[in-house]
Amino acid sequence: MNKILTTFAAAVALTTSSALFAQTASESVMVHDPYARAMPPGQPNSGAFMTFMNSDSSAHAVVSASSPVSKVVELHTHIHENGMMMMRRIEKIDIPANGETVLKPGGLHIMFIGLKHDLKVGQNVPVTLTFEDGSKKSFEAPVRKIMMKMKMKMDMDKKPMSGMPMHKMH
Ligand SMILES: [Cu+2]
Repeated sequence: MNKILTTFAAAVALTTSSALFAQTASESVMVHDPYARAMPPGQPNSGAFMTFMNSDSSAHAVVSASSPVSKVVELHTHIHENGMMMMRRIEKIDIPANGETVLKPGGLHIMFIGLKHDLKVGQNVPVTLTFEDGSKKSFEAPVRKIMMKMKMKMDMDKKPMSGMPMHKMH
């Protein structure tokens, strides 16, 4: 009896100490370089991109996102289907243990559906993430112009003249 009690006490102590050192997903996952996509006036939707860096030895996941900037916020990815690139809503965005997950144009993103106002360069979009353990992380994503078709080589600092409408170049 005494031995059982001792073993039980030891188990409790172990559980307590590991719980003490366990970090929430929010504490373990860093949000690096978040940004939201500037959209021409009147566009109903936009998206946000960033890199999640997980310093924990367990995997974590973002299960939802919210923002006051749009009516609905969803987690999305892009898939290739019948030669077309389409967006799909996903239930969560996984972040591997001691690894990172990159959200970028043409890939994973946080989707703003039903924008309440235009997203212009210079604004900041508040975003709150909820992780699989219920912990939350809030941050601001600065609005940037993103050229989808031209990658890397474009000088991103070269801004078009202010007041000029943006035309899509295909
Ligand atoms: Cu989307």
